[in-house]
Amino acid sequence: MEKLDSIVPLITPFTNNRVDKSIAVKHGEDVFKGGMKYLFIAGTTGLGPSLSMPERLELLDAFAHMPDNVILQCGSLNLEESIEMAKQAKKYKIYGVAALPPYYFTGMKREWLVKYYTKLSKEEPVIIYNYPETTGYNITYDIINDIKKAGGDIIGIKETTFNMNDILNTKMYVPDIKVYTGPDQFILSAFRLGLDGYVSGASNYGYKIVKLIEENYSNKDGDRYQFLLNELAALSGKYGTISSIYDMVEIMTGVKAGNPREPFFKLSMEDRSALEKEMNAVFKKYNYKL
Ligand code: FW2
Repeated sequence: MEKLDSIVPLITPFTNNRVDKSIAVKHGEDVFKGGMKYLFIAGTTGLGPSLSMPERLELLDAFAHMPDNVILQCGSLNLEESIEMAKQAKKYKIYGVAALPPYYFTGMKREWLVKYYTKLSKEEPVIIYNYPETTGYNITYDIINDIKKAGGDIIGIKETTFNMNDILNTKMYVPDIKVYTGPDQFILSAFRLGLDGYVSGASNYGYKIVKLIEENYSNKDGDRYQFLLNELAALSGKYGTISSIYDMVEIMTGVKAGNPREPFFKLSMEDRSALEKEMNAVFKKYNYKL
């Protein structure tokens, strides 16, 4: 069976508006035992851009017992802080850091993006987190090659884009780089197109389905399980991006998930039970038993 890197961008659980390390670790260990390889801290699903540096470091410390399986997203609008986080990541000997490019501000020069990644990766090998829709910058294969030429230590890229041509170009034109898909809908494609792995927010609640996609990627059941996951991801979007994932984790895994941080508001009781009802209808449609 083909093994790709399975990376779970963990939700960040809050209790009374503080990061709840104990819930975070229990959830992280549960998905790890469920067969996922890497735990990705402070990604989009983990509300990374809303976490302060001390909060991200608190999470890093909470997972200090399993360093080989941890990736810390340390990209920010303050390169000095990002570098400090990468230094800490190195101390903990984790697998590597990931980094969003600078975001929000328009007009960042291409050479500044190159410098940002080059400087950061002097501390720790970097997985570029490419999410053009939200950051405003598309880190294409030619930019990655420029970063590498400038001495950057880039070990991978996480492509949160539906532009498969860009993803395949990176695979084709950048030597020795791991290319990971980001959208929940592209797990099966990662297998079928010979990519290196996938990062899927849906794996927080759907890691068992992800394993079924892995086991069946070369036959029709692979499509069926991917479609099941797509329908669940669509429900997550309908009930409230990211916030709904906390409820879906509890519904599907039975493990406590804590709360999101506002302005990602917790689902009301009514919404949660309507979501659960719709999830059950999807399970039934695909003949999937929890
Ligand atoms: C993250 C991910 C998953 C994303 C996707 C964006 O950091 O949460 O690609 O869920 O909404 O990598």
